[in-house]
Amino acid sequence: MSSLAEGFLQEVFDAYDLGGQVAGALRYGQGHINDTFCAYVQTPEGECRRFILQRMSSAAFKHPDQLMANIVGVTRHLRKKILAAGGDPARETLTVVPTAKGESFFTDSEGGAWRAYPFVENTICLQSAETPELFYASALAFGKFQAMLSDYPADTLYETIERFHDTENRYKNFERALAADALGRAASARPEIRFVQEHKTDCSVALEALRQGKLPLRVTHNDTKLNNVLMDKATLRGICVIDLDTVMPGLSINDFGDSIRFGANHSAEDERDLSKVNFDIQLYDIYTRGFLEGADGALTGAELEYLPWGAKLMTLECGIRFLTDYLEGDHYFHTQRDGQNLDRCRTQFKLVRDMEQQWDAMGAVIQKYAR
Ligand code: ADP
Ligand code: GN1
Ligand code: MG
Repeated sequence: MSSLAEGFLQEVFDAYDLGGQVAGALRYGQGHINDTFCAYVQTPEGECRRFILQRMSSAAFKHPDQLMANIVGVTRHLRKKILAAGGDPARETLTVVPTAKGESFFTDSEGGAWRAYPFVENTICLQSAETPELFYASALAFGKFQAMLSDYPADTLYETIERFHDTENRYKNFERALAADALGRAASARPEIRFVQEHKTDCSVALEALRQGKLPLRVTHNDTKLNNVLMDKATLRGICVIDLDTVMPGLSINDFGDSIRFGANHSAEDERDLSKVNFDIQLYDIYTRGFLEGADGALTGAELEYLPWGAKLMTLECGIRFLTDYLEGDHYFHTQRDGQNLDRCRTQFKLVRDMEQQWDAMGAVIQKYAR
C-alpha cells in the first residue's frame, strides 16, 4: 500500500518550476485510477495559473518511464497535427511540463511517479451526457483523436498495461479471484458471478476477429470515457482528449465501445437503483454519427460491423473488472464506499442485458451511418 499522495505534494512543488509561487494543491476530478490534484500558482505578475499534478497509480502502471515516453511521443505528434490544421495545441492536447531537471516525471521519496500538465482552462468535464449535443461533441473528439493517431508509429509505443483489453484474460483473472475468494465476498455476488460465467464465449469474439485478421490493430486511446475529453465552455465542442495513460495498439471498436458503455445512458456508473440504468439507443445513435464523422472514413467494413460488439464487450469487460476487484478487495479502482465496485459491476451488467435486447437495432444504426 502506498501512502496518501497528499504527503508528497511539497516534494513535487520543489521538483517543478511552475513559473511562480505554488499556493497549494487540492484533489481534483473523478478519475478512478490516478491521484489527481489541481495546483494553484501565483505568477510574479500576480496572476493565478493552474496545473494538474498527478501521482500515477502504481497498482495500474508498473513502468512510469515507459508510460511517460508514450505520452511525450503522442502529445508531440498531436501538437504537430493540430498546428498543421491551424488549431491551438495549448488547448487541444495535453502538454507535459518537464521537471526543473528537464525530466518528464518526478519520483517522490516513496518511489511514486508524478507528472504535471498545464490546466486546460475554460473547459468542462462531464460525468454524464447532459445533452445529446455534448455526447455528439465527445464522439467527434474521440473519432478525430483516432484519425490523428492513424499514422503514429505503433511499434514505438510501450504496452503500459499488459493485456489491457484482453477480455479472455480478464475472464481468467475473474476466475482466479473467484476461486480464491480472499474476503469471502463471492456469496454476496452470486447473480453477477453467474452472469459472467454465462458470457464466457462472448469474451472471445473481438479477439478471435483480431486473430483471424478481420480487425486491424491500430493506435487507440483505450479509455474513452466522457470524462476523458474536455469541452470548450464557450463553444461546447470536445477539444482536448485527456487521460493518455493507455494509448497503445488496440481495437477501434473498443474506443467506440467504451464511450457507449459510459455515456449512452443517464445514470452514474455506480448507481444503486438499477431501474434508473438503461441503455439509450438514441444516445448510441448520436455517438455513432459523431464517431464515424470524426474518424473520417478510416474504419474498415469489418470494424463497422463489429462496432456493436465493441459496445457490448467493453461494458461486459468493465463489469468483470469491477467484480474481480470487488472479490479481491478493491485494490485497483478507487472506492469511496463499501460495495461500490459491486454496484458498478451491476450497472454494467444491466447495460449489457439492455444491449442484448436491442442488438438488431444497434446494428441498424451502424448501417445508417456507415459509408
Ligand atoms: P484518471 O486516470 O484517474 O481518470 P485523468 O487523467 O482522467 O485521471 O484525470 C482526472 C480528471 O482530472 C479528469 O477527468 C479531468 O476532470 C481532470 N483533468 C485531467 N487533466 C486535466 C487538464 N490538463 N486540464 C483540466 N482538467 C484536467
Ligand atoms: C478507469 O482512469 P479512468 O478513471 O478514466 C480505467 C478504465 C475503466 C474505467 C471505469 C487505466 O478509467 O479502464 O473503464 O476506470 N482505467 C484504467 O470507469 O484502468
Ligand atoms: Mg480519466
